[in-house]
Amino acid sequence: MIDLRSDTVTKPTAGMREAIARAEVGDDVFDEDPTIHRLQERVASLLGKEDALLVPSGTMANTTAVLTHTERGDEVIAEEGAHVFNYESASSAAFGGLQFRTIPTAAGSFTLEQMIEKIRPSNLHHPRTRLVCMENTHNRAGGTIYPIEEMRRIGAACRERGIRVHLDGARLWNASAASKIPMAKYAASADSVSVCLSKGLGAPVGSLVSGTKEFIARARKTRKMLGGGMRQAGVLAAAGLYAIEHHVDRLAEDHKNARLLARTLNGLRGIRVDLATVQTNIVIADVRDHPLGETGIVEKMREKGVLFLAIGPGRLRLVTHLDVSKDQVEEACALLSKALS
Ligand code: TLP
Repeated sequence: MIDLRSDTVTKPTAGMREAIARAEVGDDVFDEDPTIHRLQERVASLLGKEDALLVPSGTMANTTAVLTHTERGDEVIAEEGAHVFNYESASSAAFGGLQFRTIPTAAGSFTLEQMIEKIRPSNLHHPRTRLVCMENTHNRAGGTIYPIEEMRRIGAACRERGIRVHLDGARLWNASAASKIPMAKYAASADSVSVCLSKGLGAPVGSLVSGTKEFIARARKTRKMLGGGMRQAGVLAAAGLYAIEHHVDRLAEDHKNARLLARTLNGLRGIRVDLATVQTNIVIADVRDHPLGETGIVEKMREKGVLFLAIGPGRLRLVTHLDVSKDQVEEACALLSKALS
Protein backbone atom coordinates (compact mmCIF):
# COMPACT_ATOMS: atom_id res chain seq x y z
CA MET A 1 0.00 0.00 0.00
CA ILE A 2 1.18 3.52 -0.79
CA ASP A 3 -0.31 5.43 2.11
CA LEU A 4 -0.87 9.12 1.34
CA ARG A 5 -3.67 9.66 3.89
CA SER A 6 -1.49 11.71 6.22
CA ASP A 7 2.09 12.29 7.33
CA THR A 8 0.93 10.94 10.70
CA VAL A 9 1.05 7.34 9.39
CA THR A 10 4.86 7.02 9.48
CA LYS A 11 6.42 4.28 11.61
CA PRO A 12 9.58 4.70 13.70
CA THR A 13 12.73 3.73 11.78
CA ALA A 14 15.35 1.27 13.09
CA GLY A 15 17.62 4.18 14.12
CA MET A 16 14.77 5.85 15.97
CA ARG A 17 13.89 2.62 17.78
CA GLU A 18 17.51 2.34 18.90
CA ALA A 19 17.43 5.89 20.23
CA ILE A 20 14.20 5.01 22.09
CA ALA A 21 15.84 1.93 23.62
CA ARG A 22 18.84 3.92 24.84
CA ALA A 23 16.88 6.83 26.33
CA GLU A 24 17.62 7.90 29.89
CA VAL A 25 14.31 8.50 31.65
CA GLY A 26 12.77 9.89 34.86
CA ASP A 27 9.33 10.92 36.13
CA ASP A 28 8.26 13.93 34.08
CA VAL A 29 5.42 14.95 36.39
CA PHE A 30 8.22 15.50 38.92
CA ASP A 31 10.04 17.26 36.03
CA GLU A 32 12.89 14.74 36.32
CA ASP A 33 13.22 13.23 32.86
CA PRO A 34 16.61 14.23 31.39
CA THR A 35 15.71 13.32 27.80
CA ILE A 36 12.52 15.37 27.94
CA HIS A 37 14.55 18.27 29.32
CA ARG A 38 16.94 18.00 26.36
CA LEU A 39 14.07 17.90 23.85
CA GLN A 40 12.27 20.85 25.46
CA GLU A 41 15.47 22.91 25.46
CA ARG A 42 16.21 22.00 21.85
CA VAL A 43 12.73 22.95 20.62
CA ALA A 44 12.61 26.16 22.69
CA SER A 45 15.94 27.16 21.17
CA LEU A 46 14.83 26.33 17.59
CA LEU A 47 11.77 28.52 18.17
CA GLY A 48 13.62 31.31 19.94
CA LYS A 49 11.42 30.91 23.03
CA GLU A 50 12.37 30.67 26.71
CA ASP A 51 10.81 27.29 27.35
CA ALA A 52 8.82 24.40 25.88
CA LEU A 53 6.64 21.57 27.15
CA LEU A 54 6.18 18.06 25.72
CA VAL A 55 2.58 16.89 25.33
CA PRO A 56 1.17 13.74 23.70
CA SER A 57 -0.49 15.26 20.61
CA GLY A 58 -0.93 18.32 18.44
CA THR A 59 -4.49 18.62 19.65
CA MET A 60 -3.33 18.70 23.25
CA ALA A 61 -0.59 21.21 22.37
CA ASN A 62 -3.11 23.61 20.82
CA THR A 63 -5.71 23.03 23.55
CA THR A 64 -3.12 23.56 26.29
CA ALA A 65 -1.96 26.82 24.71
CA VAL A 66 -5.46 28.12 24.01
CA LEU A 67 -6.72 27.35 27.55
CA THR A 68 -3.60 28.84 29.14
CA HIS A 69 -4.10 32.14 27.28
CA THR A 70 -7.84 32.56 27.91
CA GLU A 71 -10.71 32.74 30.39
CA ARG A 72 -14.24 31.39 29.98
CA GLY A 73 -16.37 33.60 27.71
CA ASP A 74 -13.40 34.89 25.70
CA GLU A 75 -13.35 34.91 21.92
CA VAL A 76 -10.63 33.47 19.69
CA ILE A 77 -10.04 34.63 16.11
CA ALA A 78 -8.95 31.94 13.65
CA GLU A 79 -9.03 31.20 9.95
CA GLU A 80 -12.22 29.35 8.95
CA GLY A 81 -10.45 26.12 7.96
CA ALA A 82 -8.12 26.14 10.98
CA HIS A 83 -7.36 22.89 12.76
CA VAL A 84 -8.14 24.45 16.17
CA PHE A 85 -11.62 25.34 14.95
CA ASN A 86 -12.47 22.25 12.87
CA TYR A 87 -10.59 19.18 13.99
CA GLU A 88 -10.12 19.30 17.75
CA SER A 89 -13.57 18.09 18.76
CA ALA A 90 -14.45 21.61 20.00
CA SER A 91 -12.01 21.21 22.91
CA SER A 92 -11.71 24.99 23.36
CA ALA A 93 -15.47 25.32 23.73
CA ALA A 94 -15.91 22.17 25.81
CA PHE A 95 -13.05 22.72 28.27
CA GLY A 96 -12.46 26.46 28.05
CA GLY A 97 -15.94 27.94 27.47
CA LEU A 98 -14.53 29.80 24.45
CA GLN A 99 -16.09 30.82 21.17
CA PHE A 100 -14.41 31.29 17.82
CA ARG A 101 -14.80 34.10 15.34
CA THR A 102 -13.54 32.87 11.99
CA ILE A 103 -12.15 34.48 8.84
CA PRO A 104 -12.66 32.71 5.49
CA THR A 105 -9.65 32.88 3.17
CA ALA A 106 -8.57 31.17 -0.05
CA ALA A 107 -5.08 30.07 1.03
CA GLY A 108 -5.32 29.81 4.82
CA SER A 109 -3.72 33.12 5.81
CA PHE A 110 -5.82 36.12 6.77
CA THR A 111 -4.45 39.64 6.49
CA LEU A 112 -4.01 42.18 9.28
CA GLU A 113 -6.97 44.17 7.90
CA GLN A 114 -9.23 41.10 7.90
CA MET A 115 -8.21 40.36 11.48
CA ILE A 116 -8.81 43.93 12.70
CA GLU A 117 -12.38 43.78 11.38
CA LYS A 118 -13.02 40.84 13.70
CA ILE A 119 -11.69 42.37 16.93
CA ARG A 120 -14.56 43.19 19.27
CA PRO A 121 -14.88 46.70 20.67
CA SER A 122 -14.83 46.77 24.45
CA ASN A 123 -18.54 46.74 25.26
CA LEU A 124 -20.78 45.01 27.80
CA HIS A 125 -22.49 42.99 25.07
CA HIS A 126 -19.42 41.50 23.43
CA PRO A 127 -17.06 38.72 24.36
CA ARG A 128 -13.47 39.84 24.91
CA THR A 129 -11.20 39.17 21.90
CA ARG A 130 -8.39 37.50 23.77
CA LEU A 131 -6.49 35.33 21.29
CA VAL A 132 -5.63 35.13 17.60
CA CYS A 133 -4.57 31.77 16.12
CA MET A 134 -2.55 31.35 12.95
CA GLU A 135 -1.68 28.01 11.31
CA ASN A 136 1.60 27.51 9.42
CA THR A 137 1.58 25.48 7.27
CA HIS A 138 -2.17 25.51 6.85
CA ASN A 139 -3.45 21.97 6.59
CA ARG A 140 -6.89 22.40 4.99
CA ALA A 141 -5.65 25.02 2.53
CA GLY A 142 -3.13 22.48 1.20
CA GLY A 143 0.02 22.94 3.28
CA THR A 144 0.35 26.61 2.42
CA ILE A 145 2.94 28.81 4.09
CA TYR A 146 1.84 31.91 6.03
CA PRO A 147 3.61 34.92 4.49
CA ILE A 148 6.05 36.06 7.18
CA GLU A 149 5.45 39.78 6.63
CA GLU A 150 1.72 39.32 7.28
CA MET A 151 2.49 37.32 10.42
CA ARG A 152 4.72 40.12 11.65
CA ARG A 153 2.05 42.79 11.06
CA ILE A 154 -0.54 40.64 12.85
CA GLY A 155 1.82 39.89 15.75
CA ALA A 156 2.69 43.58 16.21
CA ALA A 157 -0.95 44.73 16.06
CA CYS A 158 -2.00 42.13 18.63
CA ARG A 159 0.84 43.10 20.97
CA GLU A 160 -0.27 46.75 20.82
CA ARG A 161 -3.82 45.73 21.74
CA GLY A 162 -2.97 43.20 24.46
CA ILE A 163 -4.35 40.33 22.36
CA ARG A 164 -2.41 37.05 22.61
CA VAL A 165 -1.21 35.14 19.54
CA HIS A 166 -0.91 31.37 19.20
CA LEU A 167 0.75 29.74 16.21
CA ASP A 168 -0.33 26.20 15.32
CA GLY A 169 3.02 25.16 13.88
CA ALA A 170 2.28 21.43 13.67
CA ARG A 171 4.05 21.61 10.30
CA LEU A 172 6.21 24.68 10.89
CA TRP A 173 9.17 22.41 10.03
CA ASN A 174 7.78 22.13 6.49
CA ALA A 175 7.17 25.88 6.23
CA SER A 176 10.73 26.57 7.29
CA ALA A 177 12.25 23.90 5.01
CA ALA A 178 10.36 25.25 1.98
CA SER A 179 10.79 28.98 2.61
CA LYS A 180 14.30 28.71 4.13
CA ILE A 181 13.10 31.08 6.86
CA PRO A 182 14.21 29.83 10.32
CA MET A 183 11.40 28.62 12.56
CA ALA A 184 12.31 31.23 15.19
CA LYS A 185 11.50 34.01 12.71
CA TYR A 186 7.97 32.71 12.28
CA ALA A 187 7.67 32.04 16.01
CA ALA A 188 8.66 35.63 16.86
CA SER A 189 5.18 36.86 15.86
CA ALA A 190 3.46 34.60 18.40
CA ASP A 191 3.33 34.34 22.19
CA SER A 192 3.01 30.57 21.99
CA VAL A 193 3.85 28.07 19.28
CA SER A 194 2.94 24.39 18.99
CA VAL A 195 5.00 22.00 16.86
CA CYS A 196 4.48 18.29 16.17
CA LEU A 197 7.07 15.52 16.07
CA SER A 198 4.61 12.91 14.80
CA LYS A 199 3.84 14.35 11.35
CA GLY A 200 6.52 15.00 8.71
CA LEU A 201 9.26 14.30 11.26
CA GLY A 202 8.17 10.69 11.68
CA ALA A 203 8.18 10.27 15.47
CA PRO A 204 5.42 8.03 16.85
CA VAL A 205 4.07 10.46 19.49
CA GLY A 206 4.64 13.98 20.68
CA SER A 207 4.12 17.69 20.25
CA LEU A 208 5.50 20.68 22.11
CA VAL A 209 4.08 23.99 23.25
CA SER A 210 6.57 26.83 23.62
CA GLY A 211 6.53 30.32 25.06
CA THR A 212 7.90 32.33 27.98
CA LYS A 213 8.97 30.55 31.18
CA GLU A 214 6.00 32.03 32.97
CA PHE A 215 3.57 30.86 30.25
CA ILE A 216 5.01 27.34 30.20
CA ALA A 217 4.77 27.09 33.99
CA ARG A 218 1.03 27.78 33.67
CA ALA A 219 0.75 25.49 30.62
CA ARG A 220 2.24 22.67 32.71
CA LYS A 221 -0.74 22.94 35.01
CA THR A 222 -3.19 23.04 32.08
CA ARG A 223 -1.50 19.94 30.66
CA LYS A 224 -1.95 18.15 33.99
CA MET A 225 -5.63 19.14 34.04
CA LEU A 226 -6.10 17.66 30.56
CA GLY A 227 -4.46 14.41 31.64
CA GLY A 228 -1.28 15.02 29.66
CA GLY A 229 1.20 14.75 32.52
CA MET A 230 3.32 11.76 31.50
CA ARG A 231 5.87 9.78 33.49
CA GLN A 232 8.92 8.10 31.85
CA ALA A 233 8.12 9.70 28.51
CA GLY A 234 11.83 10.23 27.78
CA VAL A 235 11.43 7.27 25.41
CA LEU A 236 9.16 9.50 23.33
CA ALA A 237 11.43 12.51 23.68
CA ALA A 238 14.34 10.40 22.40
CA ALA A 239 12.33 9.65 19.26
CA GLY A 240 11.66 13.38 18.90
CA LEU A 241 15.32 14.33 19.30
CA TYR A 242 16.26 11.68 16.75
CA ALA A 243 13.62 13.02 14.35
CA ILE A 244 14.92 16.58 14.66
CA GLU A 245 18.45 15.36 14.04
CA HIS A 246 17.71 13.09 11.07
CA HIS A 247 14.39 13.95 9.46
CA VAL A 248 14.28 17.71 9.02
CA ASP A 249 16.77 18.02 6.17
CA ARG A 250 14.87 15.47 4.10
CA LEU A 251 11.54 17.36 4.14
CA ALA A 252 12.45 18.95 0.79
CA GLU A 253 12.09 15.47 -0.77
CA ASP A 254 8.49 15.25 0.47
CA HIS A 255 7.81 18.67 -1.03
CA LYS A 256 9.21 17.59 -4.40
CA ASN A 257 7.11 14.41 -4.30
CA ALA A 258 3.99 16.45 -3.52
CA ARG A 259 4.60 18.64 -6.58
CA LEU A 260 4.95 15.54 -8.75
CA LEU A 261 1.61 14.21 -7.48
CA ALA A 262 -0.01 17.62 -7.95
CA ARG A 263 1.15 17.95 -11.55
CA THR A 264 0.00 14.42 -12.38
CA LEU A 265 -3.45 14.96 -10.86
CA ASN A 266 -3.81 18.35 -12.49
CA GLY A 267 -3.27 16.74 -15.91
CA LEU A 268 -6.24 14.37 -15.49
CA ARG A 269 -9.66 15.18 -16.92
CA GLY A 270 -12.15 16.35 -14.25
CA ILE A 271 -9.43 16.96 -11.62
CA ARG A 272 -7.92 20.31 -10.76
CA VAL A 273 -5.10 21.23 -8.39
CA ASP A 274 -4.19 24.83 -7.76
CA LEU A 275 -0.45 24.37 -8.17
CA ALA A 276 0.25 27.69 -6.42
CA THR A 277 -1.00 26.15 -3.17
CA VAL A 278 1.32 23.13 -3.38
CA GLN A 279 4.12 24.69 -1.35
CA THR A 280 5.00 21.81 1.00
CA ASN A 281 3.86 18.19 1.47
CA ILE A 282 0.07 18.44 1.04
CA VAL A 283 -1.94 18.29 -2.18
CA ILE A 284 -5.63 19.21 -2.29
CA ALA A 285 -7.42 18.20 -5.47
CA ASP A 286 -10.78 19.48 -6.69
CA VAL A 287 -12.63 16.51 -8.22
CA ARG A 288 -16.11 18.04 -8.53
CA ASP A 289 -16.01 17.49 -12.31
CA HIS A 290 -14.81 13.89 -12.15
CA PRO A 291 -17.52 11.27 -12.82
CA LEU A 292 -16.41 9.03 -9.92
CA GLY A 293 -16.68 11.78 -7.29
CA GLU A 294 -14.42 11.98 -4.24
CA THR A 295 -15.53 8.76 -2.54
CA GLY A 296 -15.55 6.81 -5.83
CA ILE A 297 -11.97 7.90 -6.54
CA VAL A 298 -10.80 7.00 -3.03
CA GLU A 299 -12.40 3.53 -3.29
CA LYS A 300 -11.03 2.83 -6.76
CA MET A 301 -7.49 3.85 -5.80
CA ARG A 302 -7.66 1.81 -2.60
CA GLU A 303 -8.25 -1.26 -4.81
CA LYS A 304 -5.11 -0.30 -6.76
CA GLY A 305 -3.05 0.08 -3.57
CA VAL A 306 -2.99 3.86 -3.14
CA LEU A 307 -4.59 5.42 -0.07
CA PHE A 308 -5.67 9.04 0.42
CA LEU A 309 -8.60 10.90 1.95
CA ALA A 310 -11.77 12.64 0.82
CA ILE A 311 -11.93 15.77 2.99
CA GLY A 312 -15.21 17.28 1.87
CA PRO A 313 -17.52 17.47 -1.13
CA GLY A 314 -15.38 17.28 -4.27
CA ARG A 315 -12.11 17.51 -2.32
CA LEU A 316 -9.28 15.02 -1.93
CA ARG A 317 -6.14 15.31 0.19
CA LEU A 318 -2.84 13.54 -0.48
CA VAL A 319 0.13 13.92 1.87
CA THR A 320 3.74 12.90 1.23
CA HIS A 321 6.08 11.82 4.03
CA LEU A 322 9.04 9.81 5.23
CA ASP A 323 7.43 6.44 4.50
CA VAL A 324 6.74 7.05 0.79
CA SER A 325 9.77 7.07 -1.47
CA LYS A 326 10.14 8.87 -4.78
CA ASP A 327 9.71 5.52 -6.56
CA GLN A 328 6.45 4.89 -4.73
CA VAL A 329 5.20 8.36 -5.59
CA GLU A 330 6.05 7.73 -9.25
CA GLU A 331 4.19 4.42 -9.02
CA ALA A 332 1.20 6.20 -7.44
CA CYS A 333 1.25 8.75 -10.27
CA ALA A 334 1.21 5.98 -12.89
CA LEU A 335 -1.66 4.21 -11.11
CA LEU A 336 -3.65 7.45 -10.77
CA SER A 337 -3.18 8.30 -14.46
CA LYS A 338 -4.25 4.82 -15.56
CA ALA A 339 -7.24 4.47 -13.23
CA LEU A 340 -8.72 7.95 -13.46
CA SER A 341 -8.29 9.14 -17.04
N1 TLP B 1 -3.90 16.87 11.58
C1 TLP B 1 -4.31 15.55 11.17
C2 TLP B 1 -5.84 15.42 11.33
O1 TLP B 1 -6.23 15.78 12.60
C3 TLP B 1 -6.62 16.22 10.35
C4 TLP B 1 -3.85 15.30 9.76
O2 TLP B 1 -3.94 14.13 9.32
O3 TLP B 1 -3.39 16.25 9.10
N2 TLP B 1 -2.57 21.12 13.90
C5 TLP B 1 -2.55 20.80 12.60
C6 TLP B 1 -2.29 21.87 11.60
C7 TLP B 1 -2.77 19.47 12.19
O4 TLP B 1 -2.77 19.19 10.90
C8 TLP B 1 -3.00 18.48 13.17
C9 TLP B 1 -3.25 17.04 12.79
C10 TLP B 1 -3.01 18.86 14.53
C11 TLP B 1 -2.78 20.19 14.85
C12 TLP B 1 -3.32 17.89 15.63
O5 TLP B 1 -2.36 16.92 15.81
P1 TLP B 1 -2.71 15.50 16.50
O6 TLP B 1 -3.30 14.65 15.43
O7 TLP B 1 -1.36 15.03 16.96
O8 TLP B 1 -3.62 15.74 17.62
